[in-house]
Amino acid sequence: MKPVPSVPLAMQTYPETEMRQRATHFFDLMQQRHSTRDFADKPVPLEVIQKCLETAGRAPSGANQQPWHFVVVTDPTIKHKIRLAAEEEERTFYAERASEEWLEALAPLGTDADKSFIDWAGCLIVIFAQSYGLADTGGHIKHYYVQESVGIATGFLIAALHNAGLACLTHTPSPMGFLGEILQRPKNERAYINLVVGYPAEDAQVPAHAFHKKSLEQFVTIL
Ligand code: IYR
Repeated sequence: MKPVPSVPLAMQTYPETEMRQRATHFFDLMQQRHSTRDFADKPVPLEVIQKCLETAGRAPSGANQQPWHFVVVTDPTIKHKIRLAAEEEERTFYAERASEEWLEALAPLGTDADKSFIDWAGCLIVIFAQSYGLADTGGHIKHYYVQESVGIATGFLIAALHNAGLACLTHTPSPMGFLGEILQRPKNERAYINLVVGYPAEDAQVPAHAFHKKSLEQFVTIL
C-alpha cells in the first residue's frame, strides 16, 4: 500500500458468542422481509426515509464515486403520473415484450400491468445510476462498477427500510426511460429501480412462491 492520508477504522468487534447472537438476530430480522404489493394508504415519516437513505449512501462503490441519485416522491400528482406511465409500459410488456418463458417464470407471482398501489403507497424512491459523472467544466468523468455500486446501495436501503418497519417493492418496469423524463433527471443518469415504499397493508399478502428460498447448501460452497 502506498501512503495516503488515512484515519483509524472505528469499527466495533465482538466475542464469538455475541457474534453468533448478532448474526442470528440480523438473519431473523431479514428473514421477515418480503416484497409486497399491498401497501397501506398512509404517509411515511420523511425523517425515517432520509435516515435510511443516509445508510444507503454508506455503501461501498467503485473508487468511492457513489454513482447514484435517489429521488423521493411523495407528491400524489407526480406519483400518479409515474403510475400511469409505468402501467403503459407494463401493458406492452405483458402483451408483447415478455417472452413465454418470462411470463411462465412470473406466473407464481400473480403480477400484471396494474400498478395502482403506486398511488397510495407512502412514497417512491426512484434510484438512478450515474453512468458517468459531470465535471463542473462540463466534461465527463468515467465511473467504475456503476451497476454493482448502485446494486449494493439499493441493498443497504432495502435492509434499512425493513429494519425501520417499512415494506418495499423493487419495481422495474422495462424500459424505464419515463422515470428520468418525469423526474427531469440529467442525461448522465439512468433509472435503476423504482422502489415503492410504505407501511404494509394490515392484510398484506406475499405470494407463497416467495418463501421458496434456496438452502445454504444449495447456494454456498465452502472450501
Ligand atoms: N415489471 C413487471 C414484470 C416483473 C418482472 C420481474 I423479473 C419480476 O420479478 C416481477 C415483475 C411488473 O412489475 O409487473
